[in-house]
Amino acid sequence: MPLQIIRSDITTLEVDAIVNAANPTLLGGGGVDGCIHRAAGPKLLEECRRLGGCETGQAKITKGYQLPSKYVIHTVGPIWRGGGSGERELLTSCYRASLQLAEAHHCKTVAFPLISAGVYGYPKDQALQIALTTIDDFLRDHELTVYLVIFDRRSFLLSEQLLSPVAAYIDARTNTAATPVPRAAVCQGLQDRLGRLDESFSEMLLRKIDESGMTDAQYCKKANVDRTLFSKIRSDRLYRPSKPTAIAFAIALELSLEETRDLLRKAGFSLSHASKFDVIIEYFIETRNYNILEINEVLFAFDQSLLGA
Ligand code: AR6
Repeated sequence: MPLQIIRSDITTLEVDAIVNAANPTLLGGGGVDGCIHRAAGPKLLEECRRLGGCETGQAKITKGYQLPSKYVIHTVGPIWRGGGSGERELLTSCYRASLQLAEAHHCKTVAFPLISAGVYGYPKDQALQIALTTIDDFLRDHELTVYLVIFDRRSFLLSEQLLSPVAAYIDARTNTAATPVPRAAVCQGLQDRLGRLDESFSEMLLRKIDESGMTDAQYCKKANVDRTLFSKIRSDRLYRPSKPTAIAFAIALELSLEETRDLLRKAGFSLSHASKFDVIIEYFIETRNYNILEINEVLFAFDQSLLGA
């Protein structure tokens, strides 16, 4: 999956590069910076001393030494001063500069902490939004896998705007005895249906992608799935996805609830009101919000599997 939110200690990840939320001296500090220096050992500080510091919004790269990652990219996030001092632009620049540096060093996998969201005081929900949109933008024309690492879940606050309506929807769907029966499928013509009786999951998917006019590349980005996986689908008529992957495919096609159920059935899955994951997915489809990043943000907040492959 090109962009994934995970909960972990960044110093344990076996990726090509991890990003450090450093300060302008690059000589270590608290938070994730302290963790990275402790785990990498004293040679990291020796190399950092030779770098001559780093400006806010910029990034510099070193080796990873005793870390499982090959490189550490040090970036300096803005200190939160209320939002009127260019914080957003500087934070966006941190992610961009780090990703450009990672690419220049041929990294294929990169992990970020939530820059500025600790000691530097950036509101976590805004820091998360900036991280997600900037990384997503970059991934539109670059082949990388990026992990956004959330360390302290207790302090992870999801944007209220996104979370409250979903929470209300889940309550309504899972607690009431008389859950509404899904609307009957709009009849598309018997001939049409009979003609498609034997269509497999991958055939239906590929047909719908063709109908949508998207290229494979555009579609993969939108579904947050890897191109390699997609080639497998192109070559294997009987390909069976996992449920989160099948749903990611439906979301990227902006299918209605009924169309989503149809596609899922092809892979042997259904949507049930007894499952929080399913109700969250239904909510987003019914409200026609097909932004996979926002959906994953909410799934993450409710401790559910994320969409994608
Ligand atoms: N793995 C992943 N994320 C972590 C880890 C970890 N091991 N440890 C903390 N975080 P912060 P900043 C999260 O304060 O706000 C330092 O002193 C943490 O929960 O590390 O950019 C520097 O030297 C938070 O969400 O960085 C600077 O002076 C996020 O990492 C200053 O802090 C960033 O929190 C930089 O402050």
